[in-house]
Amino acid sequence: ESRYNPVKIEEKWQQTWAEQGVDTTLTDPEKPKFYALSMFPYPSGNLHMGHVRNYTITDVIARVYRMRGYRVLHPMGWDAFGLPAENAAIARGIHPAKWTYENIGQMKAELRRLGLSYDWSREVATCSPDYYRWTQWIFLQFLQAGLAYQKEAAVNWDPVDQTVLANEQVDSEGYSWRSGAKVERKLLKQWFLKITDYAEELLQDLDKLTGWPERVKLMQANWIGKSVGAYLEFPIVGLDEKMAVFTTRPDTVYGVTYVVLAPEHPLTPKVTTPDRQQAVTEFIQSLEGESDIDRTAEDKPKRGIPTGGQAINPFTGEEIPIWIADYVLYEYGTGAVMGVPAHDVRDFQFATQQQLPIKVVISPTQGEAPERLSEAYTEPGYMVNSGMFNGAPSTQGKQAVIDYAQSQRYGKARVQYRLRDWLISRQRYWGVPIPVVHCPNCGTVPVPDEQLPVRLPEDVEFTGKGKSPLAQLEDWVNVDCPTCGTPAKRETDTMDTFIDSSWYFLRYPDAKNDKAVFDSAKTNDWMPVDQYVGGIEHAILHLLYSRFVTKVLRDRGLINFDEPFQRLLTQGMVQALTYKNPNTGKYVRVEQIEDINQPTDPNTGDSLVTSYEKMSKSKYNGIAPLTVLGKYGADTARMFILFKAPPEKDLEWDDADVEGQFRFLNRVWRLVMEFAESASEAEAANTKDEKDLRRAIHTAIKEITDDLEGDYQFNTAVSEMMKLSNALNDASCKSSPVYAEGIKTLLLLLAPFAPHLAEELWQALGYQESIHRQSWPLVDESALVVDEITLVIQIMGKTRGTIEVSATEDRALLEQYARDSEVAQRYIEGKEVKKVIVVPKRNLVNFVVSG
Ligand code: ANZ
Ligand code: ZN
Repeated sequence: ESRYNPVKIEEKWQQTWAEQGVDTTLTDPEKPKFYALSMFPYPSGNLHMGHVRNYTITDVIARVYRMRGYRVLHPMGWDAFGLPAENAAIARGIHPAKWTYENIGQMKAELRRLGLSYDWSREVATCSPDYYRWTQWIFLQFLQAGLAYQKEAAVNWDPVDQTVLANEQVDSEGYSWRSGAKVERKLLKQWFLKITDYAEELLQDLDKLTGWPERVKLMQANWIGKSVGAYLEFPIVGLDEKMAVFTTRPDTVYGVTYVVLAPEHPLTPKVTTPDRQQAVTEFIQSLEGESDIDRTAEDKPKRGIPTGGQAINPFTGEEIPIWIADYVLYEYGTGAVMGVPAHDVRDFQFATQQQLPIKVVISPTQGEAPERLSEAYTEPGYMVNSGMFNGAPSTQGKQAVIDYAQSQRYGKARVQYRLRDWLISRQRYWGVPIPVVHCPNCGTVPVPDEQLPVRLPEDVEFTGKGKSPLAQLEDWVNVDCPTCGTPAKRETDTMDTFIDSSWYFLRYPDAKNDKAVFDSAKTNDWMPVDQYVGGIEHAILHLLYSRFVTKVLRDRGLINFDEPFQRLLTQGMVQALTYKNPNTGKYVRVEQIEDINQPTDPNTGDSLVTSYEKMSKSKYNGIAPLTVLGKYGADTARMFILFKAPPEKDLEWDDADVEGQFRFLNRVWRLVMEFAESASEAEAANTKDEKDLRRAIHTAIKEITDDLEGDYQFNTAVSEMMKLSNALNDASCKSSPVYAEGIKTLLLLLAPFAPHLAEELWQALGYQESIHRQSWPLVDESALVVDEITLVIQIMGKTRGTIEVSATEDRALLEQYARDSEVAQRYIEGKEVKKVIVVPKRNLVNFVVSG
């Protein structure tokens, strides 16, 4: 009998499957479709356990659906543009393309070793011209639709290297990663996509995503941030201009005691009086570097100063001071607010601090209002001190105030979204060139479709200094205008890599098309993705951008669906033990610890604190997938990952549990091999043993099928397989056809989880065709019926014996069986039965006797 040698059989099957095209997408139109997709990786160099978990989950789903008779699309590719490649070029002189393709090669080899059933013929890499050509084409679709435009926006400017930095190249203190210089803000003309045009639909359609975690939908809704309220104009004293505010509480407009402009607001210099000029300028300078989050946090002190200017509350005619303050953001609403200290938390704090008047205009009860407040009253109530609106409930008052403002032409209803347009310009090399030319005669001219792709030039210097590498290439930058032929200049910005990943799932159905972005019929056929699996870190941007691009391409008539991802599974983190010195805050490598039961810091002697944390290099708790694959093989790694925790929960790495799964696979190996080698004749019989085993087999099918439906409870599915394996092991009818059925079923159920082992044993049973082309086993309901039970007979609470009887929950019948039994006869003879306790749930009858 051969030993289970995972590394050997896994390699063999990976090769055979590739040669035989076992994982090629079936396109039989008769079959229902299923599109299973993992978020494609950034080719950083090596796979980490987070990848392994993500791809294993999707792979099991893909395999189960295949066995259930679906045609399954399960592709893989590379999100291959981005900053790390360029950083490597700057730091180590490796060309980004070389660095990227080497990493892809490395990671692909590792993926193959996991036994993932990808259709590699559909592989995409976003950095390859036959992919980014279509990214450029999609950009031009946006341009044609009026959904791409240029506008000035701030970038991070390194004054020493004279270069633009990505946010990732600026540390949390605001210094450059390379030169160490304090990073400045500089305005540049940049490209934006108008995602705000789709804000309402992106919000409404969240309701259609019934297969998404509520948490993710909530995060998206908050990001879109819809507020319903009013736009109101306050005339400025002495200027022929008005100051517009956005408010969600027009019902509080009689309580306005001051108004505030964002410091950056263009009105600020205009309303500032000469005597306040210097103070205002100094104040604005002092705000540099403060983040929006700090500026608007409710628990931070607010800073602000008066401009000397005055505005008029159009409702009361009162003159009120115009301030500037850090808690008003220029980017939101109109960049200005009306200050209502009595009813807004931040305004209350600010007014108290600056000794501005506080005027109560909403009362909790009908009638009089409290004179003084100890904190803002933000709840609904009744309008007071509000002229003609007095007495109105605030919720209705809102509409009444808006209607009145509209009739007087100084206000109207307004819906405001927090979502901003998508800034896609990057002043970097390793990205998709934005396919436009700037012509002195024609302005901004799109590169004609037939001239795509605008290729990235390869011969480039990476210094990290000065203009971006593309902007430094005179030959590349200077071109003739595609429209009029005049010497013109190429756009040198490249696109945010989130664009590359916002449409890749549309390409897989027709990945090699070199005539079109995709054949609409094919993409409409496969889309939407039935199951998308990936990390929660993509809950907002990637998913929102993908939804946006999908809706735009739908409106361009290219596709016929509204949402790209039907169901979403966000897998939990992979964690492992860390050892941390609580005094120094430093992590210690496990190899340096002498006594693992009482871990101490070898340098200081301090006791170490242990906890499970996300695997990471800096915490010394990472486990390299290759190490595990080399020792146990992919099947054990997969089984462990699936067994250890439900997919959306965090998973704690545990060597003993890995070992446990390895032992389980070894047991399966022996069980099947022994069976394969025992040439005994099958004898059909109809014993109780066979019935029990058959019930165990079909219970396993039923439970595992249920576990995989809906919630993907792989962990309990694995437990069921273990139960079935035990039942087979314990069975005394090993030469019965039922036993053969059990062995076969166990392998079929195991196939999606441990694909190599299942295939090897399948073929050992003599089957020719791959197990991965077999059908998922079906439950025989009749096998589940329990027709006999073991009835326990107790006398005075003590078990005296058992009998086999027909299954029933009928108390009288059970009592009768028990009374008639030999055991009972023996013990109750000559005694008086005082009471009989029948417990059908426990198959038990207890006789209480006396004498
Ligand atoms: C007056 C008022 C009275 C307000 C009151 C609230 C309560 P959301 O829900 O986030 O949309 N606001 C408006 N523009 C702002 C800006 N650019 N920077 C900082 N704050 C701004 O919040 C809208 C509310 O936030 C607006 O309603 C405004 O304050 C403030 F009892 O107006 B409110
Ligand atoms: Zn021109």
